Amino acid sequence: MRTSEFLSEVDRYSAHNYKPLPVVLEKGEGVWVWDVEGRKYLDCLSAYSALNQGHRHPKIVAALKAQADKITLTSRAFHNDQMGAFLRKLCDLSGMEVALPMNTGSEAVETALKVARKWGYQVKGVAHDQAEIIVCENNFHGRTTTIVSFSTEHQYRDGFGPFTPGFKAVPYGDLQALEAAITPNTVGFLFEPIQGEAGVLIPPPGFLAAAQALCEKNRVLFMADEIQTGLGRTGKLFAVAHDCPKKPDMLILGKALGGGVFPVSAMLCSKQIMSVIKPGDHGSTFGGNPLAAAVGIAALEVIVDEKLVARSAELGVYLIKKLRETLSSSPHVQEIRGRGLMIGVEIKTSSGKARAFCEKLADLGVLVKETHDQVIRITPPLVVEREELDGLVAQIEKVLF
Ligand code: IF1
Repeated sequence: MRTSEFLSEVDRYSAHNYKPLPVVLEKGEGVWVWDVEGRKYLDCLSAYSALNQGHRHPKIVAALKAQADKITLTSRAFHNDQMGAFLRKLCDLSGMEVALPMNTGSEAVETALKVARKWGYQVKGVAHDQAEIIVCENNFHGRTTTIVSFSTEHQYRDGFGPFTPGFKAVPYGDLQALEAAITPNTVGFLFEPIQGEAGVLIPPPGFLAAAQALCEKNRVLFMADEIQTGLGRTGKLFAVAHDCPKKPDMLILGKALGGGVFPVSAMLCSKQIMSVIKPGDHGSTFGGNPLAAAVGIAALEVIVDEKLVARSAELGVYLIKKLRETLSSSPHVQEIRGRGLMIGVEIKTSSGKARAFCEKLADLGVLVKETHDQVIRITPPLVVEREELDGLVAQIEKVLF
């Protein structure tokens, strides 16, 4: 089948909940993907940072295959021999005490919300059903009914009410607004250390550390959604570490935790906080399954063994500098910002929307995705080589002049 036939098949049988670039991929390896026409592309989206380790990393695929030959699913009605080792590794690496494994990012966020509320009632002493959680404007934490309840993006909510109450949004990076929003009923502050969907927005210097201190003072849980920013993407293992000297109270992970082959997510916190959850309170059929756990172990090992965090930091500095130099006189570029290999190139509104530039880049063999109309998001796998980034800059230069 040719591209057009794949597109019409999907058009006919799929819900139209996306508007993807018209590229049909059939193979991936490392930072490269190939479409059904045999064209090769540099993947600079990395499935929104779920592919930090690259496509089909041999160690991760080997772990998947080996585990698939033993046992894949037990449910949590029984133990399996992989989950403990996975969670131990995750806790050791992150410095958190305990973890609750789920599958998708949204489920890990939901887990955090439920645990924060229950902690609020049982430990903080908030009156029944009065718990409040503060979030940031322009947040993206997933698409469940509760999570879209506190989205500030019209389209994500429109038509999906009634919504879950108990959330308040404050402008991202506004400490005074956060302080003013805290009440005795506030149990948590949920945030992205860098806002991805909002356009790679880095908080003002000092904001997160001050927010953490404010939360501590008011007994409000500091809940970091590192689903996109975590596991090396921004040049630190977790992006909160750029700003905060202390660990967050809750760390929410997904995407790259599954090494690009399997949905694996988790919510991590202290034993004390997690102790509000009792058998039967929360769970998932697939969460903590042995296949996911085996993949998760390999995904974490690759990040450590291949020093992907340091790579991301070094290559990020290199790429941002090179983009700024190359594009300094581009008539279309408003700003280039980023941390590690999480980079946004903001297009001037007078130059039209970022989507058109992404389409041109796809024609030149580079896959990127626009976010919020004006920003081209550049997030290659962390295994990318310097020469490949040079090639990327050369192609970007062609479309931005
Ligand atoms: C889609 C965006 C990225 C996330 C953060 C939780 C989740 C996500 C910080 C939920 C998911 C994905 C979802 C994907 C597009 C993508 C995305 F543009 F929509 F915002 F990455 F920037 N927290 N982000 O970024 O995780 O349940 O999806 O596993 O198409 O919705 P999930």
